[in-house]
Amino acid sequence: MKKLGMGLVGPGFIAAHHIDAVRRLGDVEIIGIAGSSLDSAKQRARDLGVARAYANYQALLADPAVHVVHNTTPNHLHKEISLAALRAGKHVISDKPLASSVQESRELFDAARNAGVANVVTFNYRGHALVQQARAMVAKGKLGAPVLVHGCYLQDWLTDERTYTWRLDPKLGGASSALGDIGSHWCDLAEHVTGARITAVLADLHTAVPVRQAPATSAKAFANQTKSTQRRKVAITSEDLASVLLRFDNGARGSLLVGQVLPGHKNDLRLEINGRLASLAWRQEQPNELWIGHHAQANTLLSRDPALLDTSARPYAHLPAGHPEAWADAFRNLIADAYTWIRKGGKPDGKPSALPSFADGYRNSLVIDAMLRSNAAGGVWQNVEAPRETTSSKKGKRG
Ligand code: SOE
Repeated sequence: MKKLGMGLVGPGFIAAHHIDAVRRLGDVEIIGIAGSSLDSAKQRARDLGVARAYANYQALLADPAVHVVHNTTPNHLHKEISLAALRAGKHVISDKPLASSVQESRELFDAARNAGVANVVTFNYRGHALVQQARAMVAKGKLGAPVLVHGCYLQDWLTDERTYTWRLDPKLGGASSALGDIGSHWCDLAEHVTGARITAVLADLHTAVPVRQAPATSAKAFANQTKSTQRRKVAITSEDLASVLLRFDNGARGSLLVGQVLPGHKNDLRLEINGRLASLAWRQEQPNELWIGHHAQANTLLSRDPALLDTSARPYAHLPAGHPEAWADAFRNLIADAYTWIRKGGKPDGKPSALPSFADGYRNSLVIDAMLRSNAAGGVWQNVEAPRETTSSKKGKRG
């Protein structure tokens, strides 16, 4: 079997986990890293034990040993780099959100389809075994018709006004901050598990910390920035809180709370689905348990025991029951699915069904965009637009 080579563009907290996940696959060669300069790439390559460092992403793309590009740059660079990688014929794994705006996401979706290569966006919570179990249970009708889909994604790493991230700057992070960063994960997960689509939203966005005392240099997510001595005052316009009502295409109603300034909540993603027959609930911070709720019999707590899982969920569980698997394992599962697709040539029919593609990334941008429009209109219901092709891709479409 041909050994695949991967290259990574971008720094940040997540880059190390891409490298780690690929290493755990065992059959992919880690070729090199590109950053904002040769020096930063060299430093990062040293830290992560990677052999090659490139002066820029163009040099990485020119390397024939790189077959797959992992794009972990800040959102404003996603489009340029993913597009260049697709044009160079590389398979692309992009961090979420796919891009900074609906228009950019649409361009990437079109370009990926025309390029005919694997295109993945890291909605990594899909990679949990019990998320796949929940999805199988809904698909098999175990819950009956879903009536309510609700939950939250709450964090506290932006609570302190002395903490700052590029995500809060619309020029770098895009029009949305909290919704784009973590609300996007929840919406993808809710649609993936239920198999239903969010059709309309009513959103109330808020900036609870409107002025920040940012350190002179920006840091990684979750880093302690309170010790910096040099600071600048920054006015914040993007949301750090959001409350959203949802309507789904199967008639279900829903709600979502998102916030990144909520003391005590570290990475608190919760999803609950109530059907006419039963309910289920899953929490990212207790990923080895799935709560199954009943009306006329006792509720149960299903442990992540491979022997008890649906056959579709079993490949996502690697350890016996009682040996917890968590965030990094789910991330590895997503990357494993991505490379399965890549080995099959990246053709649409070879994509593992749990794997999120650029089509899902584009779809997700449309959902977040509807939330931004709803808030801008003063909190009124807005429909989620249907995906469409760009004019340029219609003209230049292959085959
Ligand atoms: C920061 O909010 C962050 O690292 C997100 O960017 C990730 O996507 C999420 O998985 C954890 O939190």
